[in-house]
Amino acid sequence: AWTKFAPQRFAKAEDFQRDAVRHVETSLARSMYNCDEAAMYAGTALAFRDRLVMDWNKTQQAHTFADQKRIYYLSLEFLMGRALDNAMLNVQQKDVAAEGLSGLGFRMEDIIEQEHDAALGNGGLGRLAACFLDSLATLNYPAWGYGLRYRYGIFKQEIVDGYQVEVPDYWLDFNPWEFARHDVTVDIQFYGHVDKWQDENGKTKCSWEGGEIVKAVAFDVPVPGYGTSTTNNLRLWGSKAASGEFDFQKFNSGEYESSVADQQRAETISAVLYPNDNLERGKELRLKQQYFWCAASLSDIVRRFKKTGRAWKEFSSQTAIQLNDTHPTLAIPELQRILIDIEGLEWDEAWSIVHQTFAYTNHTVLPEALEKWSVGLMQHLLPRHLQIIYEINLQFLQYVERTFPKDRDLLGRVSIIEESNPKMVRMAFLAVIGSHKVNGVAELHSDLVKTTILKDFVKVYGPDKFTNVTNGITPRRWLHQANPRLSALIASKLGGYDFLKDLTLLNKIEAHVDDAEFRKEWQAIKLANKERLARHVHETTGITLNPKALFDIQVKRIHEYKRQQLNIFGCIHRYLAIKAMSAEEKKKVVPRVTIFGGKAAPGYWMAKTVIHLINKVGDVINNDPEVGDLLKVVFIEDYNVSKAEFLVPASDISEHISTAGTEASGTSNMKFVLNGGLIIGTCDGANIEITREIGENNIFLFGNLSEDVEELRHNHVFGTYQLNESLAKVFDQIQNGKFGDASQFSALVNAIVDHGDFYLVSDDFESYCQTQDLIDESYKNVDEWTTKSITSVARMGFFSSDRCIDEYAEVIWNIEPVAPTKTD
Ligand code: 26V
Repeated sequence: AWTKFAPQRFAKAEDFQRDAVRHVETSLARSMYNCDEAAMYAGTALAFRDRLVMDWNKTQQAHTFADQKRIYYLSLEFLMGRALDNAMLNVQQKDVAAEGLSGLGFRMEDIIEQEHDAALGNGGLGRLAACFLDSLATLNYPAWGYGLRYRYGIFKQEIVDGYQVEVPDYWLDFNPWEFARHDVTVDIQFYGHVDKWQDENGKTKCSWEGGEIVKAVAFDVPVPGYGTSTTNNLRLWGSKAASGEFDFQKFNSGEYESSVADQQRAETISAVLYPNDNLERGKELRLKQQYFWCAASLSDIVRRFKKTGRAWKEFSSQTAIQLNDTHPTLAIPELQRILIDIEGLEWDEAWSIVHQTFAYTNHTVLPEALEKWSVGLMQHLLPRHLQIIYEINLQFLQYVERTFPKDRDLLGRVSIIEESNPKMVRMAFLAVIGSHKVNGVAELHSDLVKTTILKDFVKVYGPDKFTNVTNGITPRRWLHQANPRLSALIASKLGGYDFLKDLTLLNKIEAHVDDAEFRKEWQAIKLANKERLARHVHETTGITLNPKALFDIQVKRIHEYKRQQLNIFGCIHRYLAIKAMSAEEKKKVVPRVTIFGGKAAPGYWMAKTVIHLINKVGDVINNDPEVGDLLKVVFIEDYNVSKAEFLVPASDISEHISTAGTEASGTSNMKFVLNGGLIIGTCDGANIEITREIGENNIFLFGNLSEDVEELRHNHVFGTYQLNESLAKVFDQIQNGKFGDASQFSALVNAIVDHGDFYLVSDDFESYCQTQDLIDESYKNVDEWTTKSITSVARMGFFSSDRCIDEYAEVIWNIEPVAPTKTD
């Protein structure tokens, strides 16, 4: 009977207005006479939140009732971006809201802009987790995400005099999308010691005693699916001192300050996202974060399982846990600890449950990113877990020894414990041993995992434990939301928006590739998206861009392996070529705008130097009257999900130019092509599969292949290394001070000239520049270019994260969807 109070669908704009205004007046206690855009955003968000919450409650009830196998996605990062636009589109009521807002005197774009990005991630890995949540809900899978509720997300980037400056991202001031569950808490233990004793049956038992306790508090975020009532839960844990606001004992004995300090220390655990991406530093606080989050999540998962009254042997047929990289690997010894120390299971029975429950996704083969923790630190922080890890290792090594008795070296190579000084726990090895499946994120990457870092494990387990699931992206955010006009054009040809749920339907637009009206609108959309970007650049930097120029975009974290340096050296090369041209020659040049964006890890000096060089080169080129519109170089400050949403639809060409074999997949490559941009790229990550799908005539590939990288590197060090001639001229300009104080950039140049050019910038430079010339030629032929663009989009269906999630569900998780409940 009380369902009649449920918020209804907004049948008309007035319904939305009534709810939004009511929230401004009652939830915010503000008068509509004094309602600014921030307040109107809040009213709008709360009006939609009411709808989401009802679906969310029903979904959770339905999933409990269905009692099917659930998937838990453990990720230290969820790079969600903004929620309002996505929520409006997913419940298919954005048009009604836009009309309502307009009636109240507001523009939809301005209201959406008020929201702070939820930036709880570094880059690809965190954004992938967010796309997966969207697909899991859209496909009606009973799924939960588990993460940390950082008070500070990834830092905000400011560019001051060409240098990156980091500013804290305090994002929780007003966040209508989270629900604090002060009643859902878990006590998490750290430090202490292990007691060992014999029980009444003479069995040896262990228990973890002493140390300190920190409280984990649940904060829940609704995750709506597109065009379904399924609304899943993302549970983020915040840390609090266990004794509440004050430790009264300390307080009463006059230790007021130290009791507040204890509390602050506890809250530090979930205070900040580590801003490193692909560099492991072994900080104690990071290990504390990992255990805090794993232990809270597992306690929650186990509690939910126990409520069903099922036997332990059913755990792994009711529960799948996916480890997003090695960051949650401690969940493996933690579940083993719960089962043997607390629930009283035998080791073997417990281990078989653990091993059947977990699966591990690897996201990088770069050695410097592979997590290792010193045995000493583990012993100190998690003494019982270290014992369990040693026992897991012992049993594993005994198995290996039995199976390969003649291979003594193998034991040392596959041991979880690296016999270095200090000894280290190799988390990837623990993740492999404790999981039933291990996957890479693109075909080439999955092959490299099997032939390099986990080669010996393929020998031990056989190849079937290792598989590939090529990454994907959600077409809801990355086409429909980011590029509504393109989405509408496609829908007009396909007779509706079904393609947003089955992206393979896109192939039907290939039949319209010669339709003149369609092509005209296609081109007009790209131009309009470029004009929008040009306005942003003008407003934020004062630089005027010609929207008819070729827009070339490289946006991603700044890293040597991603080779933004190759791109900026290419810009200098292009600049020198223009400077050497006659007026006649200049007339034939295709005007180009090269746009960079991305953050450098705060301690990564080389990456910061690349940002500095880009900005200095931009200053010189953009102000050179001899160049004019022929070349502009722009660095977009503070690249994030919301900026990606207007950058991605505005590219003619985007750059995915990592040294072959280093970029596990890449996902922005998929986003750009889905929006009608072409790409220049190396034979790396998902670029290879994109080429297979769209055809090699529709992509600009260049550079050395992954299989040749090792030998080239070897030759740099031990053979004859010849710096590429054009690149040498670029370096001359830098060293002559053309872009300011040359000493500022010497590390960058020296890495290539003196230190072995590990990322093969010089080897690939020629091929890169030639391919850029090819792109210019191709762009001159508007017809040909448009055909490539349309054909590519038509063939991108494979890269939906829905396909990707269905593969995980079938091959790794063995889970089925739950029929959504009917809504109004
Ligand atoms: C590693 C570390 C190391 C310790 C410090 C903090 C930290 C934070 C994140 C990472 C993850 C590095 C791996 C990663 O982000 N891989 C990216 O995953 C994307 C999704 O699969 C993929 O598209 C990118 O190619 C890959 O670089």
